[in-house]
Amino acid sequence: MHDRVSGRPNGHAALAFFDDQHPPAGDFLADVLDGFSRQPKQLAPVYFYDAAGSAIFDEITQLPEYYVTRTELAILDRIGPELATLAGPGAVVIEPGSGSSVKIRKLLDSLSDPASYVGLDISGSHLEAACLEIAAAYPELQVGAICADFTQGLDLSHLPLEDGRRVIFFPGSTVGNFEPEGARQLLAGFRQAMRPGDAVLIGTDRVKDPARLIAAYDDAQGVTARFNLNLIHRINRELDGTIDPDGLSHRAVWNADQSRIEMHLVADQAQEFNVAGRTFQLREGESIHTENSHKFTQESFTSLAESVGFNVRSTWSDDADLFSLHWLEPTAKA
Ligand code: AVJ
Repeated sequence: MHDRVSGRPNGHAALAFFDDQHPPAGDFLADVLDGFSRQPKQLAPVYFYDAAGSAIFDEITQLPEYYVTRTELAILDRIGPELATLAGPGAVVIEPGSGSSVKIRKLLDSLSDPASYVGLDISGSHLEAACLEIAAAYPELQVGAICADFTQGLDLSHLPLEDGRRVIFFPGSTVGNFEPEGARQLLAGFRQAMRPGDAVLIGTDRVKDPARLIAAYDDAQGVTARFNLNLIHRINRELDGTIDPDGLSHRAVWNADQSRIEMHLVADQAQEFNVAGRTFQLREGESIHTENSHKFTQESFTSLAESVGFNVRSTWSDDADLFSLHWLEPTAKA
């Protein structure tokens, strides 16, 4: 750990600490070659979020069909006083996948005198920028950063944090991007890092009318299609790819058995393409599976949380039951 900002001039925001746990950099090329070698072909959704993809995702959050972000924000607004009571004064807020700045500000504004904010992200530059913004906006807050892969567990043991209740904030239904076993491992990693009295505030999108779900992932303006295809443009640009994006169509399908929306790119006609000198073929109608977005019921999420040692203390939803936020506490050990 080092204090990378102690030399900043007075009046500029500074981080209290920057703990670099040296996460192995995700290997875009190896993952793409591996994904295209599988049957069915697949790509990992983490690679959606280059600068262009992140900007398109921001557009998605504004779409009339994409109820997710605005519904979660409205719930956060409504439950602020309850969150303040549950967290108590002097809370330490920890955000894996730091960057949802609107949501984290709502949470920090709701709490009474939060002591610290700790961002956690695999990308050090993104993380530092996000945390410095929080530090600038909240001069009273101790702001730190941990550069780590939070899917591999959280190491919070040696951080110079205040002794308040630690609240891990994981909004957006990001947990839905993981397959059930991955989601369990992720939550188990959070659980392991927690002490009695600590809590998780997590958002989950709910099972609902498939037509509504499909519309949210296949919007009329084609923004989600552009988001999906941006991954192909990124491969072509960064990995010397020759995929014809005009020959691929965006599809969003509801997989009822797995309780998830799947995004695919389907080949309109056969094409052969290269990535970094390797050749692949797509048959007409063949799909590249690019994302899973799992949807939960109260029962399915409760059983997931309980299976890794959490008690669901509270759940809040909007009136139409589109989305939920849950307050999880470690189950007292017998
Ligand atoms: C950021 C994973 C929560 O699954 O709703 C939005 C990503 N993909 N539209 C989601 C996404 C297509 C989003 N998450």
